[in-house]
Amino acid sequence: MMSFTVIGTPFSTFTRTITLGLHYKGLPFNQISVLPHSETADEYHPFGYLPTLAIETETGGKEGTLKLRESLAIVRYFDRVAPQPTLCISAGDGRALIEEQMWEFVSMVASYGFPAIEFGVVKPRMALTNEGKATDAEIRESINTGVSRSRRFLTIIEEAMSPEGYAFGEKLSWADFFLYPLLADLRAIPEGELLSERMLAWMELMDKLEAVKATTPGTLSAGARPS
Ligand SMILES: N[C@@H](CCC(=O)N[C@@H](CS)C(=O)NCC(=O)O)C(=O)O
Repeated sequence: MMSFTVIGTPFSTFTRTITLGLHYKGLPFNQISVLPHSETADEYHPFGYLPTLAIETETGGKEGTLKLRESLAIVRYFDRVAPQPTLCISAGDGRALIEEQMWEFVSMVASYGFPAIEFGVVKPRMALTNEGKATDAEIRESINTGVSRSRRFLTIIEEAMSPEGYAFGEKLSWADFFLYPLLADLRAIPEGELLSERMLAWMELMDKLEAVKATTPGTLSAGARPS
């Protein structure tokens, strides 16, 4: 028997990728909603980041908690313990010639999309808005580097996507679950204007998923603030 606890606030986009996967695969879990670098985050993650998947195991009568960190490692674990419904693709899905292009997409979202969109645009836009001193024009001026980086990221990632359907066409995959939380944040602020018709259509398709609905509370798009 195994039970899962996700350490991380629903506000965290990487945490949402993990809870999207758990919901989609029908794996029950608990969630401890904490901020990065909080006492609990530090207790579970050596760098205090989110998320950690705490796996309660019962091996040979000896119970223990295994802490698995890093979203890419966590989703590989899900694929092994709950392979169906699959979130991997096959060669020929969307623009993919080989299966690993889905992991290439995922890694690009995590490595380039996350810093551009979250650190370059969403977080500074929210911080300046909450401070209430700067005008919209001043905010736009101060985030324009992040906006350019995000625009470039979006152009490149859209080129990797299938022209319709999910990121890899008819088959939903981890690519969609890594990209969606970032773009849901972006859509919730004025810089949502960066989103193309294709991206907006993809988001509407994603919005219909039960896993997306179940993981919306506590996010920026639901009007939440970090907690
Ligand atoms: N490499 C980590 C990145 C996770 C990550 O950046 N999480 C954010 C929250 S969405 C965080 O904890 N940030 C803390 C910080 O930037 O100091 C993963 O893939 O899980």
